[in-house]
Amino acid sequence: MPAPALRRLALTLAATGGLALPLAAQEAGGIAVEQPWARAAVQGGVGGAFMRIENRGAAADRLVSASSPVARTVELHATVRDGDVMRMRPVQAIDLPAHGAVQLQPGGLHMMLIGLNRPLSQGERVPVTLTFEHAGSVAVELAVQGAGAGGMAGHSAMPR
Ligand SMILES: [Cu+2]
Repeated sequence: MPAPALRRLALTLAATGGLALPLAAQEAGGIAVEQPWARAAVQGGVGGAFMRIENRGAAADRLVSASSPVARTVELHATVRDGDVMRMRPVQAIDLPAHGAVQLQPGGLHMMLIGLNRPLSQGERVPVTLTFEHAGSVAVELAVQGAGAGGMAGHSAMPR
């Protein structure tokens, strides 16, 4: 049974990797990103990315772009109702009020990794750089979940 031992080792390394912050909360410039995750996806396809972004600063900020080495481009998307159909459309930015937070989740605001140059496999971590108007660049790692994770209703399948 090598798998559980390897998993324990990986968790131990992660916990002692020299980072003062827990993996789930990656913070820079008053911006804290919690529970960043993505759905498993195939090479050449698109992948949804989700997280909670908190602005702990006293001034409003905006997420203006994102990029990842695994995707040709990363778009910021909103989900809007069009009659009986939910559609996604790109947005220029995602506003973060002072002392506020925004939840990127299935069925709502999210990031779309477009043109994946490799598959996103459950259990791996994928780097993404978020660019904020004021806070600048914030690097996060998406934890890749199963293809069905999150559903449309939210993120009840996510560990907390
Ligand atoms: Cu989308």
